[in-house]
Amino acid sequence: MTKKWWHDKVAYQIYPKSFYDSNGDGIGDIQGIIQKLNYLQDLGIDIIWLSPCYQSPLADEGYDISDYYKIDPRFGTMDDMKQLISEAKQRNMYILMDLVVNHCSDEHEWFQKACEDPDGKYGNFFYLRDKENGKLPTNWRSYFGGPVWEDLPGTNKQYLHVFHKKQPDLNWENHELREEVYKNINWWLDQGIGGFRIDAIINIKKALPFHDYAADRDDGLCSLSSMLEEAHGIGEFLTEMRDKTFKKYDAFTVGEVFNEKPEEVPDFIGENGYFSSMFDFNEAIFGGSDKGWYDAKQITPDDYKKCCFESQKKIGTIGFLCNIIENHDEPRGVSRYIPEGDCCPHSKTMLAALNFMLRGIPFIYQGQELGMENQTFHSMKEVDDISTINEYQIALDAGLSEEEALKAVSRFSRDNARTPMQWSSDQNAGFTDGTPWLNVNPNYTSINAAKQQADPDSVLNFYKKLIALRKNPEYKETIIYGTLEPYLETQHNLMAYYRIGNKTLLIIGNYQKEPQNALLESSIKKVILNNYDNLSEKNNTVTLKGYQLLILEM
Ligand code: TEU
Ligand code: CA
Repeated sequence: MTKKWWHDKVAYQIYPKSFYDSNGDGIGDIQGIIQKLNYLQDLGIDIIWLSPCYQSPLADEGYDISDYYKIDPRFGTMDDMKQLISEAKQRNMYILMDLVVNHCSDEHEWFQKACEDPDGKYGNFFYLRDKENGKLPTNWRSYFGGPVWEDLPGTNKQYLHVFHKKQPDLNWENHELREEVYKNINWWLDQGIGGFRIDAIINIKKALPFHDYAADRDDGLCSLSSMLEEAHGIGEFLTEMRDKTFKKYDAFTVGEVFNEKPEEVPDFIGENGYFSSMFDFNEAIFGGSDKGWYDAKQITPDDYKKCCFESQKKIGTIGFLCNIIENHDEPRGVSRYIPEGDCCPHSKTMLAALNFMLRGIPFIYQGQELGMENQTFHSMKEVDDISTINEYQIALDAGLSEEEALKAVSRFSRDNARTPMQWSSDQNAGFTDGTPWLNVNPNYTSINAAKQQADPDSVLNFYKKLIALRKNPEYKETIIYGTLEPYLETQHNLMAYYRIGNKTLLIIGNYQKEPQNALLESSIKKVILNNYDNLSEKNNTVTLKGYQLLILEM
């Protein structure tokens, strides 16, 4: 495998709106990020992925872009962005921008021009269809609810949007559109960024000609999955994009890919893949239901283990996955993957290490390094996220009471991860001097960065140790390039695996609050990391305390 500059890196995702507010308007901003670069450097971060901060009406919190060349004034200016890129560089850090090109905003100039002249150049930047009295062009359901079709203002046409109606899909079949996208990518790479996280990219190829699929809910609509399954040829777009942009810059790219088949893995992330890497969502999508969030199944420790190992087996040494515990679209990982009532520093650090030591590139989502937990929502008035609002309605339509529906969507709400970063026990968690745009989680007085910095046994300091270990010259090769072999795979509530390279490491976590024994196959050379002060071992058997985690050199 050809070594790449990004193989040994550790990445961190920033959700700008909720990271740090430098000017008291309640909204996080780029100057706020600059002020926290030393915090990230101290943690050991090399790559920073910024969720979108381009000009946007923020209907989907920035994933609806109205100008790809501008920074939204709420986040700052292009000069701020240039300053961020250069300050990051001084600290040997790279910035990844979020590439959102399946769709733009309905407030983008292209869309405005398409409305003015649907048969002209910009009409062909979108998927437009004539309105036929009362009948929709297709029965597809958008990810955020309702049909994917919406009237094109001022015309007798409709446009396609697989996400929100304020996010019209871009027509990738049109080479003029593709060239505009590549021009923008290259422009950003010329600003000195390290690469991109690539949003919702599997949606850019549609099955043509459009047609209906079997309805799967009472609304008469169908999920987009059948259409996407039928859409062949995304590789041509992705190859062209790679060759005309990323490749020339040796950029690091991470695709948000959900539905690749095992035989397609080399195309996506192999030696000359479309992307450098892609996220592993296997745990995140576990238990999902076609009916909606309210019907989703809770994940157990054994399921979690199974999901991780499944992905590892699927990828093998073909390439590198990006491993995550959470992101801005998911609830907090500790609230999701640790059995209810068991969230504590031991379980949180166990989960951290089990995920972090997998083969792949670790991505930490802001606040994850503190073990930030889900928010408690008392009413839908406290919710901002359009996806949660839609899923709440779906739950009500399915017959749940308001209380039940709120409880059901609270478990999965994207706002769980979007509450402001908990910096300190000062007012508003030290995030802002003003009124935060989204409520702070009231647990900030106990869970915050300042407190954890001072506590050697904190989740934060454990993350620092994990990151330092990945960079330790003695173990680096093994942690980055070593293979992964599950160990004691069928032992209930135990997750263990070897990482094998020039060293042999055993990562072992007792995924329950009760103690349990684990048999070792060989003797321990060295205890590299332990989330308890001591280790009980006799006759090649370790007795692990509740949620005890060990990284051992064997
Ligand atoms: O997410 C794509 C995606 O598949 C999500 O719609 C996911 O299923 C959903 O968030 C679950 O609620 C990306 C972004 O990460 C997300 O924030 C955007 O809303 C979406 O694309 C549209 O740009
Ligand atoms: Ca601000």
